[in-house]
Amino acid sequence: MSQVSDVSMQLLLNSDNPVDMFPHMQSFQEMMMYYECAMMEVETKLKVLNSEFALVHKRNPFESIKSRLKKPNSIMAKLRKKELDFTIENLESGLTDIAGVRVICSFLEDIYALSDMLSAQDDITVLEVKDYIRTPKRNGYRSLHLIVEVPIFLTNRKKYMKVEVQFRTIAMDFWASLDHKLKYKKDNLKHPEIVAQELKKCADTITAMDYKMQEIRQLLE
Ligand code: 0O2
Repeated sequence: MSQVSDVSMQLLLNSDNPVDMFPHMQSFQEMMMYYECAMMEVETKLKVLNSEFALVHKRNPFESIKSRLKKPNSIMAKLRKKELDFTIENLESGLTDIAGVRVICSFLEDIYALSDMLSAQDDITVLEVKDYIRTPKRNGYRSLHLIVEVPIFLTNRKKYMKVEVQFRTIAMDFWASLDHKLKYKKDNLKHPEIVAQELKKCADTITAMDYKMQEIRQLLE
């Protein structure tokens, strides 16, 4: 097992060229490259769906798409939270969101249409669905999360990698980015519970707005 100590990891995070300093980091870099390939694969699949859908239905089901690889320090923090050692094996088996793709749609309906179309592809395996739209988190967070497994084709083999796909509306994305920013400031707030209550109210308003916008679109069709 290729275990990396916290000290090595700190040096890795602070070094310009980790592989030169720590040859055992090669496998970490390799793994991150595989996740990046899987993320590109899923992003391309969604872009293909967007293009074809636009041709047939004369509108784009999503407004924007963003991909990100989890940063080494966030990977470390998540492994620690799950009480897992920093090993390549634990990265693969214990974390599902190292590669993340976020799809921002205008309408709720498009979220489910896109996620169904992606899930139906025969090289995609859906490992988990967390529907925080139908069942929002207590703080008001809403999004549809899928953990999918996708094959990447390397020089001499095929490897299956996990990617987290988050679907949300523009309004949900606005709310989530504000909530994310406030999380970092929470410790310095005088009344964090008031901020949480206000955010929850905003989430409710946004939910009502998302349904209203959908109704309006249906009237226009
Ligand atoms: P980042 O910086 O976005 O990567 P699991 O991954 O299943 O072991 P977890 O993390 O509870 O456990 O899974 P969940 O609930 O599906 O959340 C995964 C991601 O959803 C988070 O990743 C956030 O991106 C987003 N998310 C979940 N809950 C909230 C929330 O209350 N507010 C906001 N703004 N985003 C949320 P990370 O790793 O936490 O962060």
